[in-house]
Amino acid sequence: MARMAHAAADIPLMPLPQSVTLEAGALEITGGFSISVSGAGAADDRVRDSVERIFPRIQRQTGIPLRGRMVGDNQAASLRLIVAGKDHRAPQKLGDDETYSLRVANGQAQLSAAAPLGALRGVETFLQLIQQNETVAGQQSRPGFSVPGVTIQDSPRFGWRGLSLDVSRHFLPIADVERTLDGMAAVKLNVLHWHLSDDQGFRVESKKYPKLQQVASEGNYYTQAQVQEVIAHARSLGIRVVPEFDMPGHAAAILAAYPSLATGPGPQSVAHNFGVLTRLMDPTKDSTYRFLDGLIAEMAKLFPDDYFHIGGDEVEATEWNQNADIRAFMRQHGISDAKGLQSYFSQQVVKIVISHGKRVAGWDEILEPDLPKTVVIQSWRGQRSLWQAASQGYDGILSAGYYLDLMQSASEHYAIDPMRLPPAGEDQAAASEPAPPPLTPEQTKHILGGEAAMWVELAVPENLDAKLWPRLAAIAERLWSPEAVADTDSMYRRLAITNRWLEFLGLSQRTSLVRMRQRLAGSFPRGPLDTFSTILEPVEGYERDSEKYQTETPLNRLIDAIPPESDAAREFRNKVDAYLAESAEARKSDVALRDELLRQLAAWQKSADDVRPMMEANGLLTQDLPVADTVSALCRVAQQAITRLDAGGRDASWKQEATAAVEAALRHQDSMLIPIAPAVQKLVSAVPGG
Ligand code: TNX
Repeated sequence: MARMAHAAADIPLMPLPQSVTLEAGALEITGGFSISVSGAGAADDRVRDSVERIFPRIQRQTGIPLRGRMVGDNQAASLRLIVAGKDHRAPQKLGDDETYSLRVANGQAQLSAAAPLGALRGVETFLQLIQQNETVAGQQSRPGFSVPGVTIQDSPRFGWRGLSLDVSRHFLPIADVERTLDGMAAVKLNVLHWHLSDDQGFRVESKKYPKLQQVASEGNYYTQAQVQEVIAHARSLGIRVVPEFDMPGHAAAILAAYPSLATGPGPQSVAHNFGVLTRLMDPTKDSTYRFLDGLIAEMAKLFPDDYFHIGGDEVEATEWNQNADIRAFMRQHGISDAKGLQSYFSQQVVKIVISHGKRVAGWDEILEPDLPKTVVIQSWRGQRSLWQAASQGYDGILSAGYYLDLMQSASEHYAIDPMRLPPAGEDQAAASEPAPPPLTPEQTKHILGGEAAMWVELAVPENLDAKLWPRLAAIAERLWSPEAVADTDSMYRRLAITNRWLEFLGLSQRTSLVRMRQRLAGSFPRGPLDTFSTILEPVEGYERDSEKYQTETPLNRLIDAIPPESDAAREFRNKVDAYLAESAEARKSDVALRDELLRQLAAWQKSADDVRPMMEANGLLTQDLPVADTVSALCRVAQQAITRLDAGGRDASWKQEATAAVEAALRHQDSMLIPIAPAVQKLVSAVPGG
């Protein structure tokens, strides 16, 4: 990092490489762009696929038709790719070398890697560096696109950088999964943790237990051929696929298909509601383990990765505690409580998974003293469970703090670091416990990385991209880049560029929401709704209560058609802070900032007024009329506050009224927040009262 010049820190890359130095001599992109590939790794299937994708991707990014020229290993190639070595046979393994270096100088690029994965990562960096030439400081640039001169050395901080993707709550067809993989590879993530079964559906074809697709999937599942297609696609992008089959809870779909595995009386159906259900597998019967052995044997063959995830989260033990046979079993085996019984269950399942040649991963609830040390713990209830696991000698990955379904800002996720425990107050699972001792260097090695998680109770294929992107890129940077890369402003500047870049890859985080708002607007012009939605956000955490929804509830309202984080509100907050930080005198002379704030507020107010007819006419929007009224009133008082700050003097009755408008705007309506409200509150408080 020390080597990173100031300008280089703002290079349009995410994740930021380990070191970047700017050089003279950009590489212009022209129709004659050519590539040469050499080295023992050149024949690797992934390297070949990656190189083949370069031409169409540049063409999409630039609009320049390319002739697709591959040239022999000669110095004339625009991009010279050297892959020194091959690696082992498939599948990709945790820890495979991803190091690369890239040098662009004198109109040529050289990308060097010791092994295939490094080449793949370097190609993404190269493609991300292609930007339109812009006029700098009055110096007219040539129209077109180029890669700036740079020297980059890069390798990841963590070997396990994943996304845990739920495809049970709402089924995500193959195309959505493959598009997500493309985006993951673009930001150098390397694990898809595929959450394939839950209460609402089992999503893989089983030849051995066909009721899993006939009953438990309700028709929405991947054939084994499709699973293989996804695994092949992931491999060609340098991504491992770790399957998860959640048990003994979150398994209502399996139990609907095979009721004899259940603790409670059957038959019951696949869940259509959300939340923690009470249906559990019966951990006391041999037949349960025979079934699981058959299922795991089949799935362990289908999924080639070394790791196999057995879930283990959220076991709500009512059924176990109330069942006389289970209580008797516990007495016989000296098991004192439900936790002990889950631990017994985990141990049996771990044995089965290991017997089929896999390593086990599980959610942090499975961490119990008798667990074999080869199990990987995925920490979701708080970062301390990762600490605990590492200090006891278990490998661990962090997901707490990286939940994309909770609608937090990119900066909140970005601030979470697998190697740094958050202060006690912020780690809910450990609020009252004393801080644990620091990890030894040896224990630190057990922290393998992390995974963002996307649970899809409230997401559907249509808006999946908008829930994942661009925030997932910020988490990807946290897991790839050096720990010291932590400047939030730089992150947001680069995130905006990355967000646009990702859409040229085929992601639709922006366009899909535009289309959804067009549907809401119906025959009305969409413009006012677009402007209006730039200053709305969904509520965070679990406040938009998924238990009020069913799997079939349409997710087609305004809250479903806005991004998780408002860029406009963040920029407005920063401007208001800058404005208020000025002295009264400076404020009066800085008319540019004041006028900008006023213009912005007037435009938002107008949009809130203009959406009213559309909202009155369109039933899907009618319930949001009060939101429009609140925004309109809020923008009005914000403009008045600025005018009053400018004019000086006090106005007690106005202030009272304005405070009431702000307070209304701070409350959420229809599960949406108006994220400019706190900044307006600051403006209003700054006006002298009575
Ligand atoms: C908890 S995270 C769950 C999921 C839910 C998620 C919603 C975990 C291991 N279990 O079943 O979908 O919260 O955020």
